[in-house]
Amino acid sequence: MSEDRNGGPYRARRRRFMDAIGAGASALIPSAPPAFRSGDVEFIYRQDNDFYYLTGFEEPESLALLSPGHPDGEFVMFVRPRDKDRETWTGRRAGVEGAMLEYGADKAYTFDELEKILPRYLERSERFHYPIGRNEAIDARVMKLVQWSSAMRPRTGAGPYAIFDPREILHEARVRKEPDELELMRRAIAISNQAHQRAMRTARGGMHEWQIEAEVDYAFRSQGAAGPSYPSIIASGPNAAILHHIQNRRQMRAGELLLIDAGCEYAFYASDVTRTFPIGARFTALQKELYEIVLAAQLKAIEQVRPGARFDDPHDAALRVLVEGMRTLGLINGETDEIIANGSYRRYYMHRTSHWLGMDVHDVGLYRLGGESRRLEPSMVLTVEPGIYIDADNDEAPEAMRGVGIRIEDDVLVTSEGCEVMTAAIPKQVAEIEALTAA
Ligand SMILES: [Mn+2]
Repeated sequence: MSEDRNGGPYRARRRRFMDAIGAGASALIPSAPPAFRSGDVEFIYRQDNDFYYLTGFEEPESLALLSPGHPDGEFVMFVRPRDKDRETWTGRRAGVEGAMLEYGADKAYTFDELEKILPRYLERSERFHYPIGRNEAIDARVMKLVQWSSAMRPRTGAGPYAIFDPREILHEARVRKEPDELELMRRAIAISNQAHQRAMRTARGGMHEWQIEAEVDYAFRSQGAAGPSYPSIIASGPNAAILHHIQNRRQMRAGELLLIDAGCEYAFYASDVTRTFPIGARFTALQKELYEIVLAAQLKAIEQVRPGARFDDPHDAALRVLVEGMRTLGLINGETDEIIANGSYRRYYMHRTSHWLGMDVHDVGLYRLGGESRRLEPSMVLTVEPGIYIDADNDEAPEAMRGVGIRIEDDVLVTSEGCEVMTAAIPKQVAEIEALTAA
């Protein structure tokens, strides 16, 4: 474990980051602040992704200082000190020695030594990189020190004259996945596959949505995932037309559709998968007609994913198939181009088709460059997730279709030849699904 952090991906990432900020610059990356659920009960601590990406360090109240070429050390960590009494209550701390021996810091100090040490680095830095707003308690301390150093600049001719946001560089790095990152994402996806198949096999009329959520959670946790990487959407019948339905309290009926948008987080990497299936039954003719339209749209979108394609290409392709389907179903009248141009399809398809996926579910990285949709490159991972949603109260839709929501979502890796559907093993063809739901 310790060798991984010393020699593993983190050291190489720090090197690339330091090369990007250049000599005469330093960067300070804070850990995530703790979050409170209610009263004095904290949420389970979840490290900040940028901080973890560079350090592999999971403890709160820590900072990473990167200063290329600095004679006192290029990689400095500020961490919680060892404290036998506190560790009895809250667990082992790496401490200053651990930060150096296990995490590869050239120098390490305790968290409260920031005021003493940071000025030595600021006075040698013309440019200071710091993500303002990520951790407000640390912001206040850091800004005071930066103001000080900047105030000295007229006399000393040294010290920072500008603060930059390191996320520009870090997030551009994170949008391209390294082989070890892809390996963790594949593991997350394999676990999510088990969860979705378990849900398809288990869901029956009379059960409540929360029972299926529990089955999904069980599949995640029992295979070593941290848990869901976002609140699981277990949306039966008309709830499937509510995009972020996470209450999961409704009693399900046999034969209704169940939309499950759930993916686990494994070792800091997310998966994001949606499947829609009939509860304990085969698809009805109408459900199947709607489902096949969404599936055709999704397959058409996935066909567009290749190096050089625009990020928007899968969306545009999916939208065209969906709108043609909406016309066939009698949901919308008019010409396809006109419907796309005037946006009237949004009544039934109101979200975009893709987002980046990685350490964050809606992962970091720009979608547009120079005012244009960004071009895809090998090692980028995006979701492809078209859907059709017909609100139960929509009295313009044919009655039999009201209260139906269908979405199909896969995680897709851009490869040098085209793409790889990382979630391909999770059933989505009608016959594959029915083999699990109607068995
Ligand atoms: Mn998604």
